[in-house]
This record gives sequence, structure tokens and C-alpha cells, in this order.
Amino acid sequence: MKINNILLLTVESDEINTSGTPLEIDSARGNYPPLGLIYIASELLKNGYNVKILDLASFGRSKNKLTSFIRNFNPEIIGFQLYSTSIRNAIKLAELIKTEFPSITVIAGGPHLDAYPSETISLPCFDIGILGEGSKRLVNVLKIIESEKTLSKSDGVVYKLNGKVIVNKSIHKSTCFNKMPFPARQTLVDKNYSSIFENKFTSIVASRGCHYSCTFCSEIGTFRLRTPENVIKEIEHYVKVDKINNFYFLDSTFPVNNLKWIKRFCNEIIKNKLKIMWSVRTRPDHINEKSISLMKKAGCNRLQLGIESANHKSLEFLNKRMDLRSAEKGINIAKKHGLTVLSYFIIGFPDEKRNDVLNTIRYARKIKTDYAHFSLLTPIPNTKLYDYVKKNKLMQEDYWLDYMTYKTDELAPVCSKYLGKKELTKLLGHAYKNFYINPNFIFRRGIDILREEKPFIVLIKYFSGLRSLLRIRD
Ligand code: B12
Ligand code: SF4
Repeated sequence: MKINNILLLTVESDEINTSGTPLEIDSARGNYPPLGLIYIASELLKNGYNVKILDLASFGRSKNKLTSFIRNFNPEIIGFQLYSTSIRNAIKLAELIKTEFPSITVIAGGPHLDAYPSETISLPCFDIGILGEGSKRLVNVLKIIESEKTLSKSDGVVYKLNGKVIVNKSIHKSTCFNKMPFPARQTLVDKNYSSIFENKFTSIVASRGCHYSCTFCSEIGTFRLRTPENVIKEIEHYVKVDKINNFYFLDSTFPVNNLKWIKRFCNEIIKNKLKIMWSVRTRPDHINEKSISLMKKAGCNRLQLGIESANHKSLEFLNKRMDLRSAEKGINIAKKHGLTVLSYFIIGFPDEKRNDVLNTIRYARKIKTDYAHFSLLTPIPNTKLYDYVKKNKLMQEDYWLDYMTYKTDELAPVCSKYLGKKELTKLLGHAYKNFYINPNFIFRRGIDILREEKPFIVLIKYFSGLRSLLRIRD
């Protein structure tokens, strides 16, 4: 079988709102390009395939529009990106595709498949699954399909044989990060992306994996870093070709603590006179004076930091391996150098009582963070937290599997021993209102807005955020 056209699909979340973040806030956040699929597309293009990416969050969910798109493009393969939060939507769509286009091979990948490989591929709407980082593995699988050989020796592949699902465990992680082609953004059918901070931006990664192993996170695995020169080359391409000057690094932990790397990266930006702005996600305890001062000079304008909790026992529960004093020190350094700081907080740990939650809410206002994002501790599959809540019977059997198979319609579980979902959701609303609707924040933001290059646009974004907050019910 000759494969010419491949369609990669990602769908928007179901009605479910996992982390309890008020929908008003969630919808104001905006949507980001599906970087994982864009990386896969570049490897496929390199191997001579014709690829398009449909992100249904921007394309819309009209069945007719989708089926006529598929009919026109005529793909032999459709690849689905599966997240647990959007799994039901993805399955419904895959079923529609299998009914309307039975000859198309449907391949699945992404975090939900990694968590439930055999359960997912046993569904009739999926033919093959690819575990872990998918670019190279997908190309291998396509070559095997084309040569009509067996998938039995392919690493990290899930497939059906005589009605049985076979899972070939994933052994290798893709390591030659610098040799990977740059993400093929031109394959996106819609490029309608925005965030609460900026309208014209794109996402990028300098590293993959993480050295830490926090219990709530599935990002555990060898940390791999691109060379600064390789990252700069990619940025230069977007600046010149796409006229994009704003970059969000989506690395789980941007290497702020690797001064040697930061020096090479920032000095190259400065030397090449790249007029760009960029933000990173990292750990506050990794922040140091030298890195931050260089990053600021090279255009970094925002840090997104996982502080998680003001309660020591909760940080220990997460295995965060971070003390609050070093986190605060990091934030103070960032503020001293004029960077904007957005901090992430989680409430609703198994042993937290109301007072502990209020302590985290108060703490967010006390430290020098400009913005705060609060969410409920939500057990996500393939994490130690998920195993813990299952073992301690803090949620029903295997929530995400039951959700996928319609055994439950409940919203994602919380895992507090003392506070119910209703009370936690109220506390979450209180956290947002307490942080944002107070004179201190409004005054500080007002001054910041006046300093912005385009204050009017920022003001519109600010008011839309404020309107969202006011819609949160007490
Ligand atoms: C940045 C990020 C976000 C950003 C931007 C997301 C985006 N659209 O880019 C924001 C903040 C918006 C976000 C939001 C959420 N996120 Co998030 N996010 C991440 C993060 C840190 C990086 C994602 C990324 O870009 N990685 C880099 C790219 C290159 O890799 P990738 O996407 O994983 O893709 C590779 C493989 O997965 C695979 N693959 C993926 N799709 C496919 C498809 C096929 C066919 C194949 C073959 C292979 C394949 O190959 C890709 C290339 O190697 C990950 C953790 C992580 N490090 O992966 C969590 C992560 C994806 N998020 C997660 C969650 C839970 C959420 C939220 C639900 C949190 C919340 N409650 O608000 C929301 C929901 C988002 C939504 N609308 O669905 C979970 C998903 C777990 C799960 N089982 O689904 C993760 C894994 C973190 C975790 N908790 O462990 N997120
Ligand atoms: S939460 Fe952050 S530091 Fe912890 S394992 Fe995940 S990516 Fe690493």
C-alpha cells in the first residue's frame, strides 16, 4: 500500500474541566499550537509524505466540514493526538471517520495512549498506537505498512493481531534532538492561536524530559537539551519567515540553572541582534542572578513557575524537592531584573484542611508574583499520585478508564480526605478573586500596562480577564 497523504488531528477538551480551574478563566487562557503534532509533521515531510494538521479547537466540530475536508485531502492515514481530558471527543471522531472512511488507517498517540495502551487500541476505531515520542516511530510504522510487513518487532507500538491487542513496550527515547527537523508549522490548516498574554506568538521547546519526579506529573524521563545554536536557528527562521517575535518555551523545566547553556543561548541572541521576547516555564529554585540578568538582556520577559503550595507537607507529598525560601529567593531575583512572574498553585491535597488551602491563597498574595494560577490537585493517569489515590481509595477504581468507557460521567475526581469537590471549587473561585480583584493587584497592573508597548491592546486583554473573574460564582 502506498501512503501519500497523512492527516494529524487534535481535538478540544470534553466538557470536563480537570483541574477545576473556573471555565471562565480556562476559556480566557487562549489556545496554543499542537507542538507535538507539528514535530511529527516535520519528520513526515522529511520522509516525503504530504501532511496536514487539523486542530479542531480552531477548525470547529462541524461533521460536514470535517468529512468534506477529509474527502478533499484524501488521506490514507489519520493520526490522533490523545489527551485524557479530550478522550471522549477523540473517540467519537475516530468512530465517525471509521464509519465514513473505512479504508483509512487510524493511528493514535499522546499521553492518554501512553497511560492506557491496550484499552485504547482495543477500541474498533483505532488500528495502531504509538507510545512515547512519536516522530521516528510513526515513520517506521508507515514504512512497515507500505511494505506490508509485520509490526511485531517495532519498538513502542501497539497493534491488533487476530483480535488480540499486542503492546510492544517502549524502550528507546528519541535522543538526537539536534538532528530533528524544525517543527513544520506550515502544515497547520488553521493558525488561529492566541494566549491571555499575547496574540502573535508561537511555542517552542529547548529541552524534553525532567530530572525530577513529582508525584502529580507524568513528565518523568531523561532530560535532553538542544544546543543553544540549534534553538537560535529555529527562532531566526520564525523571525525572518513568519515575522513572529514572541516565543513561549514549553519545556517542563527550562534550563535556567545551566549557566553555561544560558550564556551561550543569550549571548547568541544579543550578538545576532534578535529583537525577540520570550517566556519560559521553570522551577523557582533554579533561578539565579547571573542567568536571569542575561535572560532579561536577551529579551526574556516572563517566567512561569511551579510553586504548587505554601504548605510544607503538601510539597513533600508532591516530592517537589523544593523549599519555599529558595522559591521566594528566585522570584525576588526575577522581579529585581524586571521580569513578569506567573506562579502556579495547587489546592486540595489529601491531608489539606480549609486552613491549609487558605494559607496557600494568602501566600500567593504575599510573595512578589505578578499573576497566580490556581488549580485543584487532579490525579492524572500514569503518575504516582494516581496510584496513591487509587490505593488509598480516594477515588473510584480507575477514573480515567471508567470515563473513557462511559462507566462514569462524573467530573474528574478530587483527592482530599477532608474537603468535598463543591467546597474546593468554591475555594478555587475565592483564590482567583482574592488575588486579582484587590486594589494592590489592580494598581500594579495599571502601572505595568502604561509601560507596555501597546497599552490599549493589553488593556483590552486585561478587561477580558477581569470580566471572566467577575463571572465566577461564589
Ligand atoms: C505545555 C503544556 C500545556 C500548555 C499548552 C498545551 C499545548 N496545546 O501545547 C497548556 C498550559 C495550555 C496545557 C494545558 C493543559 N494540560 Co498540559 N502540558 C503541557 C506540557 C508541559 C508540554 C506539552 C508539549 O508541548 N510537549 C512537547 C511536544 C513536542 O511533545 P508532546 O505534545 O508530548 O508530543 C509528543 C508525544 O506525546 C507523541 N504524540 C503526541 N500526539 C501524537 C499523535 C500521534 C498520532 C503520534 C504517533 C504520536 C503523538 O509524539 C509527540 C512528538 O514527540 C505537557 C507535559 C509534557 N512535557 O509533555 C503537559 C500535559 C500534556 N498536559 C496535561 C494536562 C492534564 C493539561 C490540562 C488538562 C491541565 C489543566 N487541567 O488545565 C490542560 C488541558 C489542555 C487541553 N486543552 O487539552 C497532561 C496530559 C495528561 C493526559 N493523560 O492527558 C501533561 C502530560 C502533563 C501532566 N500532567 O503530566 N498544557
Ligand atoms: S512538575 Fe515540573 S519539576 Fe516536577 S516532574 Fe513535572 S516537570 Fe519536573
